[in-house]
Amino acid sequence: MKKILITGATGQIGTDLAEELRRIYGRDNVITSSRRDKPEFHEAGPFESMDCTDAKAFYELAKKHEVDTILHLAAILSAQGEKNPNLLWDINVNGLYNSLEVSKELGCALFVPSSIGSFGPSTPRDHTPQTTIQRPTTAYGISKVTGELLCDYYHLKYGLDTRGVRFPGLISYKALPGGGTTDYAVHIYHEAKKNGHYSSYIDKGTYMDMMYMPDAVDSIIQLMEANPDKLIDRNAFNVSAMSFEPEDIKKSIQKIMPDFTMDYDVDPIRQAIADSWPNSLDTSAAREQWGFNPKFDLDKMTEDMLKNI
Ligand code: AKB
Repeated sequence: MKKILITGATGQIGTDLAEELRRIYGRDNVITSSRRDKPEFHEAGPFESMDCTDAKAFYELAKKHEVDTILHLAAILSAQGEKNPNLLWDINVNGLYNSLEVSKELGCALFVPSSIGSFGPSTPRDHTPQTTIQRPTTAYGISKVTGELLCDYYHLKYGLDTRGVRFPGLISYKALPGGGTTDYAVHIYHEAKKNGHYSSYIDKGTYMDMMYMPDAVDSIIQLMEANPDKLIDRNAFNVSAMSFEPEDIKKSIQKIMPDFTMDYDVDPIRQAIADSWPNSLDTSAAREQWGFNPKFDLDKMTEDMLKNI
């Protein structure tokens, strides 16, 4: 990667990713873009307001900055997607299609994140294999499987350098996630600091894969810099650093804040989505093919989150 364009750069992943990429590759070699425009987005480095569903604007932006890599993060998350499947399809599939076409035209490498949401109730729940049944029951999951297949197709048919991971729930403190099912694992830390209490919309005993943002950022950079000859499962690699349920994260917070309390106010829509996702992923393909090796476990992440919020 030499000159990088990030779409959806003002979201939860993009905020941390842009900062780290600028540190490594240089401020002006990382172009951030988003549908939203705020003066503060321009302060950290080059920023362009761009809607990824506008194919012409997408192409012109990538061409103008002569980028060699596109990190396509613009997407609607699972819970929000159930409320507005039409918007989700437009952004997650038509926007992704534009990223593939722009990359093909300009010869760019392309990273597109998939998700644990690409799995469904018929997927093996524990130690979910890299290659397995993917019959998701959410609009988000369907868009993610479509994305994985389209990225594979462009690689096979046109030799495009497409790469991706299936992200679990991502936890970070710099920017809040918007509209996901795993967001509870971020909100809990903010509420712990603010009120010493959290009411969880995900029920006791619901295990999901999770990862701390520094490990997620490292995984994107490591995968994009990996030797292509070693990549068998390009789109997309299972990645995860931990699997926990709400009681585990509560106990982890109580090690530092013994007075922290939690109760449950389960949201049936987000609970149904969580129930359709795996409990824990097998990440051996990512470890073997490009050295995925996350550093943060639950307690180490809790310590860092509570320190930085
Ligand atoms: C969501 O909950 O929708 C996302 C995801 C796991 O893809 N965080």
